[in-house]
Amino acid sequence: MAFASRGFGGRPHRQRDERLPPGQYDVGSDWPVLTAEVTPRFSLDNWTFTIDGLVGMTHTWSFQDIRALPESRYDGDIHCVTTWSKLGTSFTGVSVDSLIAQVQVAPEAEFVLATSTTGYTTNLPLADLTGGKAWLVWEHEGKPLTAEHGGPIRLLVPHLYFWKSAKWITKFTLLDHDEPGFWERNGYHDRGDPWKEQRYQGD
Ligand SMILES: Nc1nc2c(c(=O)[nH]1)N[C@H]1C(S)=C(S)[C@@H](COP(=O)(O)O)O[C@H]1N2
Ligand SMILES: [Mo]
Repeated sequence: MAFASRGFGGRPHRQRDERLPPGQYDVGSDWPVLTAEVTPRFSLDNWTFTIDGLVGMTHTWSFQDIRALPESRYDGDIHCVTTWSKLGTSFTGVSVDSLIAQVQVAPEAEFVLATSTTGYTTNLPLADLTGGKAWLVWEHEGKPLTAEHGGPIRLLVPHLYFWKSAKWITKFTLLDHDEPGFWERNGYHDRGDPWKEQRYQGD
């Protein structure tokens, strides 16, 4: 009886966790590492973050400048396109809104190309980085972010597939057009909404 679902010592039928988008499974307390390049090692003392492109003036922050902004925390889930999701995790950092508030965004700026210190890039609509949906983070579950997970600092855009969360983030370039990043040029979707299963171009 393959369908026996309750009683008689059978495994109780477990409902799929409603936090899991379609096609995803829960990795539990694991956290897989997915890195295309060699893991860089750098200190926040000589790291900077820049917003350039369609802004009134290019703005560069030191980590000290960023620490002076209100701290912001994300409690929730992350979803990798390779089908793992990590549920109920937490990150601490600063909201991207606090950074955007310090630059003069040109009205035609609609897209962002995010760049890592390694040269990794990923593209996002500006609207996916604002409105309390994206962070630069340096802590995971209360501990400094490790180098393999993008430490000392990474982008976190948890409502999109995790390849959008560029590790070792160093720059946003504001653009009036969508410019595919590393994985997007290699067949991955331009937006990557896990609830719509936007995994590959054409999904
Ligand atoms: N710089 C950089 N950022 C990156 C990647 C990468 O290879 N390089 N991989 C992306 C992908 S595909 C995923 S799923 C997540 C993986 O983050 P993790 O290794 O901390 O799980 O980082 C994203 N950010
Ligand atoms: Mo990924």
